[in-house]
Amino acid sequence: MTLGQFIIEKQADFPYAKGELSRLLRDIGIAAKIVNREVSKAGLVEILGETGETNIQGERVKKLDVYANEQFIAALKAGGEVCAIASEENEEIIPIDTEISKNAKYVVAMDPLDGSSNIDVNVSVGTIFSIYRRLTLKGPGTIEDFMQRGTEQVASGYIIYGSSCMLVYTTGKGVNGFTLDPSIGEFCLSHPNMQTPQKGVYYSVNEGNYLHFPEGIKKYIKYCQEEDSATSRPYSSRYIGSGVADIHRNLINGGVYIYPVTTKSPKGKLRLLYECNPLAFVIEQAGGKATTGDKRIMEVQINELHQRTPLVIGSSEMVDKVVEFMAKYKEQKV
Ligand code: AHM
Ligand code: MG
Repeated sequence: MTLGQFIIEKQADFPYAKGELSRLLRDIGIAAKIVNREVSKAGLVEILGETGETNIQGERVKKLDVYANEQFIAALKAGGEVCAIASEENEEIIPIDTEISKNAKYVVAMDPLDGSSNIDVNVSVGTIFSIYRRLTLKGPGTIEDFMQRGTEQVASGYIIYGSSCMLVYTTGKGVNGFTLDPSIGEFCLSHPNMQTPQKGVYYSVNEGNYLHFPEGIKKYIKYCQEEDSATSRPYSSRYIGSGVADIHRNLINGGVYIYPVTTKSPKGKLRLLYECNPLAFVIEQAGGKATTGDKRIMEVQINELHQRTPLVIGSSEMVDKVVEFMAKYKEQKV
């Protein structure tokens, strides 16, 4: 079953739906295919040059993150279902004021190409997206439309540009994964009703920052490294540096991904609106958990577009354990 067929079939789950969300998801699928095409031929056409360089055809080449941003914005604008877009690449929101978007009900927040340190080196990168119903009543969307908690998301998901390209999304009724079949150019349902294991053996954290971590995280990392056959420890460390790829692997195999606060980034590094909330929605829908360390991610109050937050996400028993360590060593300063 292709993504297009699946979306149409699922529309029946929402009896009053007029198909706008379905079309919006379709538009995201189209942009994903275009970006994937560019990612997979990146080394060939030297598109990975710095922004502003000129390629052999004499065209100005763009870095892939800029390219991805433009493609997603173009696809969403052309589709006419969104009245504003927020992107990691843009300081301000992008209000949309076209004739076809006049009655648009949705806004989209996205990180068009996540995993920036892996863009130039042929390692998996991803796109993360989050869809909300607008709060304002008409005209182009405003910042207010994005100041909603993660619990208000209508749909969210990610695309992973890896050894194959996958699109994984949820509309709040489970999680489904689609793999791009390049021979027919379609995303095909390859991972129906994805469920993450309650526990796993992978922990994913940038241990280079160890000295700057809160005491609870330091103690948890030591716990992961201890020998204990009953809990299959020591766990294995796996950290790609592309959040989408790390979280996708842990979703399938079981594991926990942690990006805590550090003394250098006292609010954490990752962004609530277009990284943590959409990933949290997917992982919760797959049976996992996502917290800041002491609060559910999707309930965090949002006040700024590019707000940062610490993130602990993955298999529920592993997340619970991290939270337990955080609480136990809360009093101790970083
Ligand atoms: P980015 O949006 O600039 O790519 O940053 C987000 C990424 C995550 O995908 C990844 O897990 C993390 O930042 C890696 O950060 P670090 O290099 O500090 O470990
Ligand atoms: Mg990012």
